[in-house]
Amino acid sequence: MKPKILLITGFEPFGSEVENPSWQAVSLLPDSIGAWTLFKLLLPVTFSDAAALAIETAQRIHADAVLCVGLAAGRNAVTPEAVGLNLRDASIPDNAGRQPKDEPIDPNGLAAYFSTLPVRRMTEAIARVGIPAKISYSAGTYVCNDLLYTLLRRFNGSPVRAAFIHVPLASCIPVSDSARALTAAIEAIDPAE
Ligand code: PCA
Repeated sequence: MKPKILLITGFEPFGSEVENPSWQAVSLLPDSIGAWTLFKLLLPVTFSDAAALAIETAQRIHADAVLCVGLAAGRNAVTPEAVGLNLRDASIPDNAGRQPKDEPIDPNGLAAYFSTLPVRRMTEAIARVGIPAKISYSAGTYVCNDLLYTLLRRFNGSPVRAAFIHVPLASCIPVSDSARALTAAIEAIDPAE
């Protein structure tokens, strides 16, 4: 079978963090996993811009799937996100200084879109390699959710599938384990689906 292309993204540091384990974990991944050829992309923590860069890149490289990774500082498990919500409500400014409150991402968009990669199977695969994992039903209302919602809206009805995984702080789950979790999640995505 022809190799399938997976765009995998991580974020730069934001807020009070000096590192972002999402990009550190993505950086540790090999260039291919199973049938997937990986294309890694570092995203800025800015509303709209992160999503625009991910979409542009996915189109340019003809990605078959897009898996975005971000940090969820308060969580103690790796959490594949089931849904993107049409809402921006930032408790801290993004890296461009913008802090939207109670705004829709897209005034003409649906309230929410479900992730189109198999989050249940991905979560089970992560747990099977011994790393705490749980499906999450809210990616928050900050830049990660902005990215997930915008991707799902853009690729709705197209063959390009997308999902998002939040990883905890490195002090909770070491970056090497987050990378193992991502590997297990990617292996669980059937390229033929
Ligand atoms: N986490 C933030 C944005 C960037 C990141 O890594 C979030 O959960 O929205």
